[in-house]
Amino acid sequence: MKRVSLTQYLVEEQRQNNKIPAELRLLIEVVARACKSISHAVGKGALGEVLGSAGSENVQGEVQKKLDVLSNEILLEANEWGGHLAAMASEEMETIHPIPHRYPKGEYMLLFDPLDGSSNIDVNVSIGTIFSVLKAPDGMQEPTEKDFLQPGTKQVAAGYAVYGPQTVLVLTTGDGVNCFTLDREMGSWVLTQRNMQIPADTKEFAINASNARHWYPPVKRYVDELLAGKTGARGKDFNMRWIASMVADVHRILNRGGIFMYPADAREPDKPGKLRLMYEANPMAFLVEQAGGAATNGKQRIMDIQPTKLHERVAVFLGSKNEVERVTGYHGE
Ligand code: AHM
Ligand code: MG
Repeated sequence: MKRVSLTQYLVEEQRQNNKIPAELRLLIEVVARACKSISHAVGKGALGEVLGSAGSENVQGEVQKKLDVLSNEILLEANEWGGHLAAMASEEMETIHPIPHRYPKGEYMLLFDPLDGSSNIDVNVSIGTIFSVLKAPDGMQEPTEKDFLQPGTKQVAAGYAVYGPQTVLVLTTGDGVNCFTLDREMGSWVLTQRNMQIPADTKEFAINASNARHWYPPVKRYVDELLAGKTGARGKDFNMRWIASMVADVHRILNRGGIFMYPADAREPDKPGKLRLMYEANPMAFLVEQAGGAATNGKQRIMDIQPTKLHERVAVFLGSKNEVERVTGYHGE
């Protein structure tokens, strides 16, 4: 079998479809290289003394794990000097990180959740990195947080890495979704799935059911119908899966369909969900839509939302199109 590397794939995309400018190609390769380093650190686990808490909190008041902090540093360092970026932003940093003046400044802006699924780090369950790429607004001088506040439709690339039994990188530049597997011996990313597609129908759903008592009526109605199975309104049985790492749940859905939900609920009526719009929901929505699925906040398409702040939260319903449309429809009734 002829192996196609990430580099070859990107070069060919640039040549054939003219989809990827050289600078964006470089950016993606650098992110992929950083993910390789993170994968290496994750793989060492206790032997690398990378497990456990870092003894600090991020801007969202969440306890940072050592690997959260380390992964953030790896991504910052890898992406600073290449000349392709103007600024970066991360779940683990309060505000944006402009490229230091000692390096040339590029036209892209990178956002990331350096290590998604933090609660799974110490128990050896799949975790990952999520990233989103935007273009700097025309005429931007010194980047500010405001320059990042673009809707998801403006993303030029998005992807995630999963550090699991295999390390994979799933990528879109707006021309379908492709999956690359890390060849650990060779240290290279090899194209292993082309044009991933999410079936429109599914019998699998993902939600943290321990929050059921707090759900709003549309979510409760929808999940109750799924749980009712064959004899209920839906007339078929559904299976439930919840990994508690969005990367891993989305990866399952890209491979065999399903719906993933993290709704807003009555615990904190002012909080529009748990997940973050700009570096979790938007990149996943871009990937899912590129694979033929759908992604909404229950009311509107996630990628149409105009962000008002960097760490904005959002309710998420994504995956198999017919299911996402159904639960979104319940919100409108
Ligand atoms: P994190 O970025 O701090 O890891 O939080 C996001 C994670 C998602 O990966 C996952 O879907 C969700 O939080 C799990 O939440 P819960 O702990 O409520 O199951
Ligand atoms: Mg996360």
